[in-house]
Amino acid sequence: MSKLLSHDDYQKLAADFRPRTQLFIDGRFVDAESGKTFDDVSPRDGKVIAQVAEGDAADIDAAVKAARRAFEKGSWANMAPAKRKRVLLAFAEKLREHRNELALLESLDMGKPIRDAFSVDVMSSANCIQWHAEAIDKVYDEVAPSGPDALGLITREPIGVVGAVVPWNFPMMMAAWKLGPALATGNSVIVKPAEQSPLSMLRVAELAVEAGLPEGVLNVVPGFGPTAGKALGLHPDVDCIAFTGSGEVGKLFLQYSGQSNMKRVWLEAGGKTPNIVMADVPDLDKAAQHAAMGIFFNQGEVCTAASRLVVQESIREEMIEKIMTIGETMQPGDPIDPATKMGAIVDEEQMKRILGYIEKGQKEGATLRMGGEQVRRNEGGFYVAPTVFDGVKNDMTIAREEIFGPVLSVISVKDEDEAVKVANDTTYGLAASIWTRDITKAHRMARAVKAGSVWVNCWDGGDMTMPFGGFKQSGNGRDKSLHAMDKYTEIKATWIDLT
Ligand code: TXE
Repeated sequence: MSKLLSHDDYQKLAADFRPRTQLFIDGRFVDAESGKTFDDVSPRDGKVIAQVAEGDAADIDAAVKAARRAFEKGSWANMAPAKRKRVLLAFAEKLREHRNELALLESLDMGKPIRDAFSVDVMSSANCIQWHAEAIDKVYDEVAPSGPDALGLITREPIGVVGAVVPWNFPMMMAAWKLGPALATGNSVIVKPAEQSPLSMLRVAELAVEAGLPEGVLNVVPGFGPTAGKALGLHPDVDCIAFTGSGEVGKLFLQYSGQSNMKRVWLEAGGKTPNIVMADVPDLDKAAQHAAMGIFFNQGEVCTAASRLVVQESIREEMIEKIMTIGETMQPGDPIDPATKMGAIVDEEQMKRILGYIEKGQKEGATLRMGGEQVRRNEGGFYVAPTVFDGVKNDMTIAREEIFGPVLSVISVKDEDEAVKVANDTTYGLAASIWTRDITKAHRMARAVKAGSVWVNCWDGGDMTMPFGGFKQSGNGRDKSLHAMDKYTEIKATWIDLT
């Protein structure tokens, strides 16, 4: 397996960077029908790194037709599960073989540290494809307990054509979370990557076909949300949308569905994760380490970012100091330097949004303890310092809205009841962490917190075996685990009269 390279090596590779830039439809790279392209800017230095074909409604239509043709042909949908498994295992292996290339694409395109792209994004994407591949020839359908006069078969069928609309924070991984279960269950897929980060998916699709995925089963159409994304959402021949992104756009997809063919809409729409640290935390250093990673990992551009530290007053100051000490070691650096722990913010707009929230936090009376500004200005890219706000009240904007940046809000609470109340006082419900050495309290709080994932004495625990998704306005449906397959299958009830 390839190793993490040196900064010099990555710089050389970046200088010789020639990514795939056309749409990938029906197993081939093609220009957009309009002939249009858009600038793909690297947040590392603000420079254009590629001109990418700009798909719109016409290209989405071509991709949907290719996906439908492939589905109806049945060369994938009707392939024996054990054979589908072999193709997907080869696909996962291809991702691992191209680990450095894919990691570099991800890092240059959206600014994340290369070491994370290398060890998290590429590997988790491959593992996700592999996990679902390995499951698919082991899941059985059901026979109903219907008595001697009938045979009731409950079978799962692929839903058909799936539109995957993915964000820029984990471009490959968010797509893989959808591709694993959708492809394993026999569907055809059109991926609409975020306009900020289209490059890795184009290469991933090419590798999938090299691994044996039939043409038309996986298509990738880069383009903008209000054109390409909307066209996918409104398309009458798309059976299901799997979306990860903002709540605002998630709601649009529900509307598109209502205005078109009532396609299934699965949404993962972010969060405002409370990281609750009680005074009886078993290990304060570990809690601080997780709290810091929880907000500074991936520049805070994480749907489960531990953005609200809900901490019992007696340990608040000690926690903050420890988090700030770790934050100092995570100052932003060149994303393609393997020593960098925090990279660039995806684009100028997102950086300005984050800086706007920081300004608002100060105006609304929170105390800025660390960071709060743009850094590395001379590099031309978009970098924000690790930022910590103390004295945050849960009704302040920085505690209510998803900032999607390295900005921590510290909210002091007096006891368990107040901690749970603050944790649940949000429109989101994606995840929550609880730190306590008292097992009864941990269970009690885990039950009381309204979130799809609850982590006890850790942040972001779990693996492919655990479902992931939100309560409330964080969305619906679940990625990962066997539950993810529910999104991409229809249940058929066949009743056979035996009399
Ligand atoms: O997301 P958008 P943006 C949150 C986070 C961030 C904010 C804005 O708080 O600060 O959203 O980010 C496509 N019709 N998350 O603006 O717009 C778009 O092209 C159809 C949380 O980048 O939701 C992209 O492919 N599609 C999140 C995808 O939707 C449209 C991850 C997501 O973009 C569209 C990302 C439209 N009208 C952002 N407009 C998470 N859950 O982790 C956009 N899109």
